[in-house]
Amino acid sequence: MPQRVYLPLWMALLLTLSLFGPSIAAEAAAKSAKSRPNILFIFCDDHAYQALSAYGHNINQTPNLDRIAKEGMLFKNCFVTNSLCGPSRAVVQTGKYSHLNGYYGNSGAEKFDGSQQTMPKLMHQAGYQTAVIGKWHLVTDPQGYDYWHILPGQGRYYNPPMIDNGKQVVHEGYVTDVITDVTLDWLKNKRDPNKPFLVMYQHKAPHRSWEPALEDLSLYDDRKIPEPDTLFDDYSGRGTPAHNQDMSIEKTMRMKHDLKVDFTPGAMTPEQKEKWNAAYDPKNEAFKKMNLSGSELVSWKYQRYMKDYLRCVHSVDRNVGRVLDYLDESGLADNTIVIYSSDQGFYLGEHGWFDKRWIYEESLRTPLLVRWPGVVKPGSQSEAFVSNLDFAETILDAAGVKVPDDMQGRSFVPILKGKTPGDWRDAFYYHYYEYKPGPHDVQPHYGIRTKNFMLARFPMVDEWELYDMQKDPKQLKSVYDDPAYADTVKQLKAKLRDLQKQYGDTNPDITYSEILNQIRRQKAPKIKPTALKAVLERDGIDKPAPKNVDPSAKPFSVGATCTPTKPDGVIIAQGGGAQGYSLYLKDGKPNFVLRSDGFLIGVSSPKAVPMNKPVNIVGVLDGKTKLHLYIDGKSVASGEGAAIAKRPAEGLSLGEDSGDSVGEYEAPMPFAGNISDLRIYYGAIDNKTLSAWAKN
Ligand SMILES: [Ca+2]
Ligand SMILES: [Ca+2]
Repeated sequence: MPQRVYLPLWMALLLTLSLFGPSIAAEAAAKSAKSRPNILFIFCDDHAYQALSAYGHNINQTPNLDRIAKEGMLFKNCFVTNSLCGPSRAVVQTGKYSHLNGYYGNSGAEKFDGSQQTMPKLMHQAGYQTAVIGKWHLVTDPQGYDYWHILPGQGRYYNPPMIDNGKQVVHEGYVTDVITDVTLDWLKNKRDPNKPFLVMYQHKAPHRSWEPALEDLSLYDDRKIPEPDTLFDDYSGRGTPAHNQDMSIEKTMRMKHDLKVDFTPGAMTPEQKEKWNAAYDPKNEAFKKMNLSGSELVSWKYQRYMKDYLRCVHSVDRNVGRVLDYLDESGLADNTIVIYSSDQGFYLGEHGWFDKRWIYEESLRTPLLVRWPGVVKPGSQSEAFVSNLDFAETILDAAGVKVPDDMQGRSFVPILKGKTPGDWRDAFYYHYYEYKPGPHDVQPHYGIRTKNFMLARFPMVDEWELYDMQKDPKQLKSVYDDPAYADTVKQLKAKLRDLQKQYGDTNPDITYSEILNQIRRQKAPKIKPTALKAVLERDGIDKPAPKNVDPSAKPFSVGATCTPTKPDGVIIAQGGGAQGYSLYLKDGKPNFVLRSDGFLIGVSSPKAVPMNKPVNIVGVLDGKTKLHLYIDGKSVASGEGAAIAKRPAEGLSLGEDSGDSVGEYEAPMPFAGNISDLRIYYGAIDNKTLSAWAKN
């Protein structure tokens, strides 16, 4: 049966009119384009509202961005759902929280699933010409755009390579200028004047490591940027995560790349390099002569960081001015909504930090300015809790496109029209996931922000924090344990649970590694046999496995060269009856078995190995979840396997299987004899590695 197709009214009208001849059709199209507004979505990366003068912080001047505020609306409480680059962009594309759009963090394991419903696709389907230019950072190619011209990954500040509708190109110049040039070229030469447009004009700046444009290298040289009064915060009123973070100006910032001491960006031309060095060399010489340390060094770092950051913002402001000027000159301004925002907020030295990630105020809040001639009252402001979760819905609504029910935000078009709905949200839900123990990180957490409070939970340390936003807007002292706030805590926890239920975030305490394992299980594992060549000492004692010794959800190889004196014994085992693996001898025959969610699967050698002689025994779980057993480099058995579902709760034991047994034998079944050259690789090792190991 043929499907019926319903046309939107304007499209039906257009088709009807086209019967009357081309001139009327063109006129109708132009009228239709006129009635449906164009949308220029300007998105920066890590632009803090503190560095946008319309927000009144006065550390710099951004006259062009301020124009959008003066002629439009400034939002004082625009929050992001997950304060990180890729995740925020995925939210803008989908109008959904990370746990639904699938993009939790920037680990590289997440790849944005462009096949899902997205706002630009819906705009395109509704007849908009769609384009995305500049920073994308969602790994997979953009979908739903008539035109895309993006930076690969983070992109480069100087002479950036870009991908122009799938084709590699390299531009000469400074990235903020380049992205603007491409955008202006699209507006002038590639745009279809008969269609309304959505163009996402997205800057890399002012993202780390803050490399300014050549013309701005000496800007602010004669100024001292005021220090925030929390620059030397000791976190005494906070929980463990604020103490454990790795994002401080003092410890995390790198002298070379971040602070430009003896550093020149790699991809510069000789002329660019010369100008760069001419600007930084004398400043660096002066710095070295001062021989600073302690708080003086932190203060110097803060000045260098801020000046470079603000220089990058300055270039954004200048370039946005070029685009606004073009809208004016071309007559497009009247029917174009201009939205300015950033993928999240950023720390400009508050609490001693740079970067983002936290639910705390500076990273939770992001700037949002919206100009819509004839609709938004010039110079207006809103304190409503809006979010990047609402951007997709708002853009669709402004364009007259139906907002799908499964999007989780809400159009703030009514707020733009000056009428905040009575049932607008009064509590905002936040969830940050990314955590790779190591440099530059904070712990995962989630929480709720209301007008008066912010409550957050950090599952890794099982801690809660509560801040009284009226008495303590800088969030310096958690009052979670203060009995005076016991009722507040109770109410906020109930509200938090309600929001989690409403948004379908049903397993909020999940760890980032569990999320990544889930993602990896959904895809064919592609881990290369590398790195973790853990040669461990045999001690026969069950040891808690080090953090990085985790065989779950990945291919791995494990083995040793051993000289058995008895036919039964475990060479190495990790885990027990629920999750884990064991490499062992039974009746002299080598076995390699796995447990995944209690399910046992394994392979065994048909032949026994000789006693009292060195033999190399290796078990491999490969990328296709096949098991292999090798003796002296030769395959003796293979069969179906399974990825270990979760990190085994039980530890790693060598020369026995302590505690609960992985295989069907009586634990601990100690190994008798000698074990040497024990190795674990994450990844399936190749034949060359196998034979080299056997010969070793
Ligand atoms: Ca960012
Ligand atoms: Ca065990």
